[in-house]
Amino acid sequence: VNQFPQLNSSKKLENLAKTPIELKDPDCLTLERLDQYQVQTGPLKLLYAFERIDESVLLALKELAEETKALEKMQMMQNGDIMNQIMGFDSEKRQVLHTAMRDFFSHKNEHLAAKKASEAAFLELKKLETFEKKIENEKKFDTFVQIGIGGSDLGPRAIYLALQAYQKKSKKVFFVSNVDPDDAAFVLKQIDLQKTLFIVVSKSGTTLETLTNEKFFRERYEKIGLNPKDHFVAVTGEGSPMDNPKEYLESFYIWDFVGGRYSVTSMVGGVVLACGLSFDIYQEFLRGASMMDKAALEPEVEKNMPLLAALIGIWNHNFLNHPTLAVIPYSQALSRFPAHLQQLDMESNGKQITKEGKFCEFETGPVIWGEPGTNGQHSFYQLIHQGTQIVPVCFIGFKHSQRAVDWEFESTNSQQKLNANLLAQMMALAQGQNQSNPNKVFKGNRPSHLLYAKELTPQVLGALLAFFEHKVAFQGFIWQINSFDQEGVQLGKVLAKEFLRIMQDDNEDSITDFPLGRKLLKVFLES
Ligand code: G6Q
Repeated sequence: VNQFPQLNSSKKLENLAKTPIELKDPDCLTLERLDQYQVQTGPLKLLYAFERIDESVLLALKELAEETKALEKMQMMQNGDIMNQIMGFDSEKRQVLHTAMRDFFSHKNEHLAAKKASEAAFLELKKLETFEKKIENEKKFDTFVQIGIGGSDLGPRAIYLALQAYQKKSKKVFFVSNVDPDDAAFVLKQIDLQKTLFIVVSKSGTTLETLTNEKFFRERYEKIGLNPKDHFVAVTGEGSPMDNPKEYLESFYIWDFVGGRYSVTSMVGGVVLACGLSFDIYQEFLRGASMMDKAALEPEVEKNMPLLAALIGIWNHNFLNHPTLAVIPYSQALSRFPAHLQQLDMESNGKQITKEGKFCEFETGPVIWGEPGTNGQHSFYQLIHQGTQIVPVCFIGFKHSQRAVDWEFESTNSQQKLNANLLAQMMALAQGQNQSNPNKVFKGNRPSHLLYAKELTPQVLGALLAFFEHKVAFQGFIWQINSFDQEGVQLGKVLAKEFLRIMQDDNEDSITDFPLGRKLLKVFLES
């Protein structure tokens, strides 16, 4: 199998990348271009006119998608084929079925594996609906604390914050993830244990940080003479060490074919979103995600939003050689969304071998980073506009704000100010500015695209989440890497265990054991 650089389409793209279009050329950003370089999926639109792309680049990118069978692989993934594996080597060998976790609406996937997964997920969803109704009626809890880390934290937290504006009743929701004891201690200070429900989320049921934090809170209940069981629910893999219904008020299940960073639409996100917001909001969010799953199978590349975005990302990264991508939502509700995308993208595509187990002779996933606008403008935008490194930007914006509160100052309201800034940044990056004073020169030609919708509703957010999930998967398919495992997090875990072992045993006789670690620890502790 040819590696990515040896593909015919890659060679074409490499050639085209020698003379990409000049966005700052006065004839480039025409009104027609703005109309033409757009795609819509349900309520979500993507404007890519501000990318350094023209018809010949688009054509070669389409060839790239065909040559790498990107669409077929997306279909195989959604059907339940084994997509998480490295050929000929020991690897997870799993299906990748996060799309089945929300395939409850229209055009359901009829393939046996997908159907089975979706039926099992639906049972969990119904269990959640009953549970949510029950606790709503009982009115016992007004505070929910999710304990989990990585995929069992970032996505659910980002989505909760993004939809908090839709919360009807006054509820408090917290997340504890870090093993830093200050994280749990700070949350403890803000809650009333009597009225709190803990949602412990760990697919493996073995994650040290999560078990450590669970123990801390369980002990608080014992100290005040309450039964922790009445205040803890579990979300875990069937048969995991945490699958112990006797210890929990309720247990919800997930499966190994749903990767942590792809698990927001399973019970990993479901329990906290349904309890903390409402079941209906959670269901609307799933509906939006499912709609994007179907759209990711659209055969025409220009109408397939996640595939198109994946290809544009590859153009920027592998051919125009831009090493990072900034994701900048002009929406305070999306304040933690870049952190979720960071994990989704970098844990999926930060890989060094192909699916054949060969070391990659090309760049795989970019560094993803970002913060909400306009805040970012007062911080790192200097580098984005005038730095020597070009940073492609993914902007996200909405016509309306979520909350019905806005006010005029200097004849415009705040939402108008927010959006004026967003559009101004896109234009400034693309067009630049000539000046005789070199310090005031903006070279321009800096690419960006815009994802936008009328308002950040639960459905729009579901579509947005799935859009990024599929963009990342498509990129992995095109690079021919495995986007669904995470071997790169193992080595550090093993060494941390070694450090914990020597922390428990400070026996001078065993000084020859793990000498570099012992010395490093000593240097650190003597600080
Ligand atoms: C995500 C990763 C990782 C995982 C956490 C938590 O794709 O697998 O971030 O989600 O390590 O794992 P548990 O849910 O098993 O505790």
